Amino acid sequence: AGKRLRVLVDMDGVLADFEGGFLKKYRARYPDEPFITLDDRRGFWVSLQYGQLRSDLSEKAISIWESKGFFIDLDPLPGGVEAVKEMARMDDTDVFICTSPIKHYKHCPYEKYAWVEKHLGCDFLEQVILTRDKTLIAGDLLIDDKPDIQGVEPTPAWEHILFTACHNKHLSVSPSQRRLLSWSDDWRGILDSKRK
Ligand code: UMP
Repeated sequence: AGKRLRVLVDMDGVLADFEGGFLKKYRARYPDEPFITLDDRRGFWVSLQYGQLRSDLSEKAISIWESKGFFIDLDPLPGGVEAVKEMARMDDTDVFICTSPIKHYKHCPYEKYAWVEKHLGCDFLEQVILTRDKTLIAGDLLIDDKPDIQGVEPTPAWEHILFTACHNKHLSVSPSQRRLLSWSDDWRGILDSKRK
């Protein structure tokens, strides 16, 4: 009997469609402004790429995810909710949702909990970790679409599995970095590879 496996799963871009939700609301609110298609997205920071398009567009982008209703309205990404529910039912497996709230805290932290309750059920609220520094959280795996996950802990306990997203799909990552292309990809195999 081995020890339990602890899996940390990111929310935005992994379980919830942040990029799709952003673009839809940005275009509705700013119909006459230029936008970046999901195909042309590069880099984790939406606000940075919009700021490069035109300097005033950075704050317009930020206004979208700072608005009430943005995070709760995000659609689930295909297969994510089902995968996390299946993980939670697996023997010797603990799954946590590990997500960074924005610093404009009026709506985001509340809506992240509400999203988990809505899509995963109120029992799953027990599994939510809100942190701006994921390096502090100990786990075997962190499934996250952000290519560079840094914080005060130089040697995090987890192996970072890069979840493919529109902004990172063209990135060539180091050969040691494992990817999950989508929730149709072999996430069960990745979990099994970490079991002792
Ligand atoms: N976020 C920004 N600026 C951006 C893109 C995303 O502040 O340009 C926010 C949205 C999420 C958080 O709340 O960053 C991402 O958190 P993680 O996916 O790293 O948990």
